Formats: sequence, structure tokens, C-alpha cells
Amino acid sequence: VKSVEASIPEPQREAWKKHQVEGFTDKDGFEKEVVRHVETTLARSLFNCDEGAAYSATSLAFRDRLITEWNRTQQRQTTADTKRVYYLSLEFLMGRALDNAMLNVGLKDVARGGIDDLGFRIEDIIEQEHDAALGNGGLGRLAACFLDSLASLNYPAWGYGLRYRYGIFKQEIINGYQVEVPDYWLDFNPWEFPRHDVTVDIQFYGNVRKSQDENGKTVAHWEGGEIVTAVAYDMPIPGYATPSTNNLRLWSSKASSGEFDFQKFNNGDYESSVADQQRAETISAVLYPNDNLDRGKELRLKQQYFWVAASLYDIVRRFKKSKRAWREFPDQVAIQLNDTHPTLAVVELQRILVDIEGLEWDEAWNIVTSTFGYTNHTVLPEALEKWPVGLMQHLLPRHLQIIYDINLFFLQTVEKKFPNDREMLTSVSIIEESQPKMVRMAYLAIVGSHKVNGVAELHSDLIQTTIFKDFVKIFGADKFTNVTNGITPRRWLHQANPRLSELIASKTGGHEFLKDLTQLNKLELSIDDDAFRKEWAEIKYANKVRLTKYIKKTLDVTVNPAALFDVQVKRIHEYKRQQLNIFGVIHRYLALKAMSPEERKKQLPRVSIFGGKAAPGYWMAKQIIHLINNVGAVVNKDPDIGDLLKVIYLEDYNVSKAEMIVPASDLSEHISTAGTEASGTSNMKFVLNGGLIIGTCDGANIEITREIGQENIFLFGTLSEDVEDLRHAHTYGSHTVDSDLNKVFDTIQSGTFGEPNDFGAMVAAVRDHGDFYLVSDDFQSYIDTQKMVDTEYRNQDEWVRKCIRSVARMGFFSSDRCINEYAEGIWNVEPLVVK
Ligand code: GPV
Repeated sequence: VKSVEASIPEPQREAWKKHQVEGFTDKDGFEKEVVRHVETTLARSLFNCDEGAAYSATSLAFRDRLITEWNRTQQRQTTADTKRVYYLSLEFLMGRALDNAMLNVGLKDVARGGIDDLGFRIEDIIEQEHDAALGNGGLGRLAACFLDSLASLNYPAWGYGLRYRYGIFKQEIINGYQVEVPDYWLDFNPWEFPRHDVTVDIQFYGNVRKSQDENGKTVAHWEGGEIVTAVAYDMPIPGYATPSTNNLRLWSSKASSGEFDFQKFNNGDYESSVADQQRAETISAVLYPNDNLDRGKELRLKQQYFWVAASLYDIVRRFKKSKRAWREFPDQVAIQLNDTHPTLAVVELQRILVDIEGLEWDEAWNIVTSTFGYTNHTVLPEALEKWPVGLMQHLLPRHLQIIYDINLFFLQTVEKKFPNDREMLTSVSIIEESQPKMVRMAYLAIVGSHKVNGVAELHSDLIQTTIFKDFVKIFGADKFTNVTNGITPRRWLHQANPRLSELIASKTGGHEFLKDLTQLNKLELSIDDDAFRKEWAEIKYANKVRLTKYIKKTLDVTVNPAALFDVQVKRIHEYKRQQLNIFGVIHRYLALKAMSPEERKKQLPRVSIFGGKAAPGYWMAKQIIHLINNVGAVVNKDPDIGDLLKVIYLEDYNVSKAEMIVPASDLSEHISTAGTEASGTSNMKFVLNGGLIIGTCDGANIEITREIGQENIFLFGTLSEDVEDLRHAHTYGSHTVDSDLNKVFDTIQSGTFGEPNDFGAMVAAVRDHGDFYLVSDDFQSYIDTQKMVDTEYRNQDEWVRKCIRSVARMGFFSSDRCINEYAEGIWNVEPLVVK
């Protein structure tokens, strides 16, 4: 334990202690804070306080509370002098903060009463908040769940990211097409604390000069170029039912005061000096909207270095305050790389240690590799980051030299272990000898880390046997591990589905399950309790009614809440196979049309619900959205069909909408081509909310099946070990398309769903271009499995039992379990228990 330096001398501290802010604890105190914020912070009054102002004031009242705990948490960590975790992620898909803060602090009921007294409804206030949408999909949402678990489990941890001015775009559907609208979300964000005193100057471009020091050692000097300043913005992250409040630090770019060209300014060239300013601010302006795709844009590389350099400067500055020796750095600091986006951190730390702190290369490299861990989130080749050597040389000349040196020393060790194996050397080299040469970021991340993990068992096996297999030979199997993803039950059960959470609490002995999700297993003891099952079913129905009203309000389509709700919401991607789903829907439509009215009456009504964004440049994904909407336009107004089939496209799927959609699902679709979805995490959310899954043997579906039992999941399709042979056969053998699927294609091409040419490429991808995603191979088993779903759904009593059993067995998929595995197996950090 060490003493903390305080800026206020001892004799004056009494005054501070006397006035320490404690924050409200009851309704009256809460109301007082809200009124104070309305009247002073917002300069409004009871004469002009709308729901927006009430939301802002409520949030500020909670923010004040959080920041008191945040300060104490930081001080506790500094005093205890323990190891901290730093989670570096270019995406944090946080969603809304207010409801989460109220629940985690345990004062939602207090706030409900207070808001009521002041003339508003808490639900309306919560709805005012704009999602913090600083991410694309699963990768960014995983980072957000991890922050919740880190705080809830009392780990000393910080998240580091970028404060984008524009988050992921808003999606509008116009005439069936996706249109992107910028998401400007920072007008007034009550959850962030600008730290104008916490800044870091970041260098770009320039050149490297080498000199000799007094001992004849060569020293590199990175000189010239331009400077951009990083400003810290902090967001408090409250843990659930604990005072621990961690920090998410997001960097914003601005022109450095030195950079603002006063020469130009004084010469009257005001416009160009403002242009420089704007160029600097561009770095943190926008989140790249690609999911599972690397587009290699220069500005993206600038974002990566800007964020990584600012974060490392901050981490190193904090370490240096402890006055420890450098070799102790890995005992104080664990840094996790969320995918390869922050891999330059490996190079930057080596640069700091060698060029600035004067350590020897080997000692520095030991520190670096002991500090970092790398999580891989995909095997898709188009998502693996590579940067042209020329671009790196231009933007970060010293870093490129260091990468070459890292590669040289690495290849020397490979050469020793595998003498005369030239193929091995070229295959594992961090530099790809292509035209142009490229830096392979995943390889750099592996070489620079002490642990590499995948995010579900199948995925971790696949990376070890395919894309990284040579690295397993070189480093040994111990360096590679699996940490199956998880989700936070606070947001994804307690917050999204409060009635179910209360029912579970009543059957498992209180809200303990929110801290230890394995407690859910107690639910199985109540499975024969008729009243319990009845209430369970009623809650699901009420959640479906809520979604039904939302569909009516936003799309003016009437759906029957008693129908089976079949949901696929996620980013639109060929590998996730929304096209298989919509082809299946068309097949169902054709089957219904072919029936006699009597026969139709015997069919089970179904609502097929889709949602998700396509990357703006992903043409095929946009065509898929278009087809789904066109099918909906025809089916939804077909008088032969009525309630039997409705096709819904929910606009602008995001975290807050997921909180409404997930609890309303009977069946959700996780139907990626086997071996392509690293884990998936919405599969876990749907099951936890009492919905069943139709899915392939892919990602975490496999472990969900193992946990809940194969009788409780609808699995179908090709296994990952057979995918390669089928693809080979498509390309080199004769490829015949499933006959039912061909009928679907013929219907599309007959113009039933609008201009056939619009969907020509989608059809041709299966019929003529090798069907890379095996849509035809899996079509029949998909249709057959959907038939089984219909049959089983008719037996509601058994269906509800399956749902309850599944929920009871989902304990493993908490992000708390996941974070504990990282802490023990990768970070070697321990919780800091609060007395
Ligand atoms: I790489 N993932 C993502 O959302 N965006 C990306 O750019 C990449 C991966 C996802 C995977 O696709 C999911 O299977 C996985 O569950 C998620 O990352 C979290 O690990």
C-alpha cells in the first residue's frame, strides 16, 4: 500500500472532507437534484421543462452520484497499487446509459417516484436518450458487456476508445432501400466529462534521424511531421450492486495549439488555418461502418494510431507515477487488444521503451510481450487487417522500422526452430511479400502478445488449425486459448425484460442470479408449477404485444401477437445468410398460396421479423434488404394470406431496439454458414429471454446446445468440417440447385417481388457462382427444420417448458464468467474488493 500524493495540503483537507458530496439516497434528495439541474445547469424552469430537459436533469443527477463513486474507486485502486486492465477497443456499442445507471445503482424505484412527483413518466424519460452507438455490431457490443462485468466484479479496469462525433449511421428504409443518415449524437451528452486538462500531442508523418549516444549506441529520433492533440472524455461505468465505478476514456482530436498556424493567421490566410484545424478534428469524426470487413483507408490507420498513442501515453504516465522499475510494468498493466485494430500499441510501447526510455531492445520486447493479449474475432479473410508498407512508411516512419526489426528477430527464431523451411518463413512473415507489400496486423498481434484467444470453442479450434496454424507450431499450443463470449444479464435480462427478471427472482431466491447467473438452474425445480408456467407465457405474450404496437406505430402493419414471432436481427452479411431466411419465407408463401382455404386454416400464423444495417458500400447486403422489403410489401397485403404470414423489416436496428425486440421473440435465427460466425452473442440474449433458436452448428450455438440440451434447439445444415469439400464440389463438379429453392428463384425472376433484375445477382450467386455460402446445400434441411418448429409450437405447454429449461441452463453465458476467465488465464489481475 502506498501513500497517495494529494494536491491539497493536510491542514486544508478538513474543509474538503466536511463538504464531501454524498449524492442523493431518497426520493426527496433525487427531486432536489433534478430541479437544481433543470434550473441552473440547463437554465430552464417548471415553465419550460419538456421531457428532453427532464431526461437531461435526471441523467445529470445520476451522473453526479456516479462520479463520486468513480473518484473513490480510482483512489482505492491507486492506494492499493494493484494491477489494472486496459481494454483497447475501437468500438464500444453502449446503447443508453440512464436506465442502466438507475438499475446498477439500485435507485430506479426512487427515481420512478421522484419523476412521477415532478410530472413525468419514467418510461418516457428513458426513451428520450439517444443511443451511444460507437460500434457496428457484436464486437462493439461485446466490449460494452465487458465493461459492465469488469465494474460489477470490482476489477480495476479502464476502457480506451475514440469519441466519434458520428456513431454508426441511422438507417432509413425508403421504397424498400436502405438510406444512411449521419448519427450526430453529441449535441448534449450528459454522460461524458470533458477533461480539457488531460491532453496528449500525437505525431504523424515526419522522418527518422539516427545518432550515436555517448556509449556508441544508436538512437532513433522521430522528427518533423505534424501534431494533433488528443483530448480525454470520460464516461463513468457503474457496476451492478457495488460502489465500484470504472472509467471509459474516449479520445477526441483537435488541432494542437502549436499547430494552429498563426503565421497563416497573421498573414490573413484565415481560411486555410481553419482548414488545418478541421483536418485535425476529422480524425475522430466518424466511425467506419464496416462489420467484418477491412477497407484499408488511410484515415482509419490515422484513427488507430491516434487512439493507441494517446492511450499508451496515459497508461505509461500512470505507471511512472508509481516510481517502479520498468520490468515491473507487466505486473501493473495488462492490455487487451480487441481484434487487431489496436495492434500498433505493440509497436508504440516498444518505441516508448527503446527510443524514449532508453531500454535495450530485448528487455523492452520482454515487457511488451508480457503486457499484451490479443483477441481474434473472425476467420473471414476479407476482415483480416493488412496495411500497405508504403502507407505505414509515410504516416509512421519509425513504427515501420520497428515492425521490420520485430519481424527480423521473430523470423530468426523461426529459422532456428525450422531450419531451411523457406515456405514457413514466407507464410508467417509479418510482412507479406506481395505487390504492394503489406503489414499483416494479426501476425504482428500474435508475435507481440503472450496469449491469443478466439471467442467460442469452434472458432478457437479453427484459428489454431487454419489461419494461425504455423504460429501454433512456432509458439506452442499454450499461447492459444479459448474464451467463449458472454453477455451481461443486467442489461439483457433485468433491464430489457423486467417482468421476467422479477419472476425469476421470485423462484430463485431474489436477485442473486444477476450476480451469479448459474443460479438460474433453480428454475428447473419450478417447471411443473402450473401458475409459474402460465405467468411465464403471459410475460412473453405481453412483450410480443409491446412489439406489435411498435410495428403498428412505425410501419402501420397489423400483426397478430399470438402468431409465432420469428426474428433475425443482426448486421446484414452474406455469411449470416439473411438470404436463406427470406428464400425460406418465399417458399412458405408459395406453399400457403397453393393451399385450399380449408387447408390454410390449419396453418400456424407466423411473423418473420428482420432488422439490421448493411455497410454502405456492401451492394449485395443492400440487395438483400431490398428483397426482404419487397417480399413484405406483397405478402402483407395479400388477402389469401392474412395473419398466416407477415414479413416485417424493422428500421435502424440498434441496442435500445434490441432491448425491446429480444424479449418478444419465440424463435430467433442464427443460421450462418458453418465455420463463419466466430461466436455470435445475440443467440445468448434470445435464449436468456425465453426464446428458442433455429441455428447451424456454428460459433457459440454449439456450446449453447451442449448447455441447454439438443432437444431444446433447432439445429440444421452442413457441419463446418464438410464446408470445404462442398465448396470445392460446387466449383469443380456439377452444381445442382435444390428444386424447391429453384421454384423460389423462378418466382423472384417472374417479377412477383418487383423488378427481377434487382435480384439477379443474389440468385446468380447461388445458381451460377459457386454458392460460396452453401445456401442451396442447407435449404432443404432449413425448410424441414422450420416445419418441426411449427409442429412443436402448437404444443404450447411443451414449448414453454423448453424455454424455461433453456433459460435455467444459460448460466455459463454471462460475461461475468467470461471476464473471470480473462482475468485468471490472460491478465493475471484480481478484483479489488470494497469493504
Ligand atoms: I472482425 N465481429 C464483429 O461484430 N465485427 C467485426 O468486425 C469482427 C467480428 C463479431 C463476430 O462476427 C461475432 O461472431 C462475435 O460474436 C463478435 O464479434 C464478438 O466476438
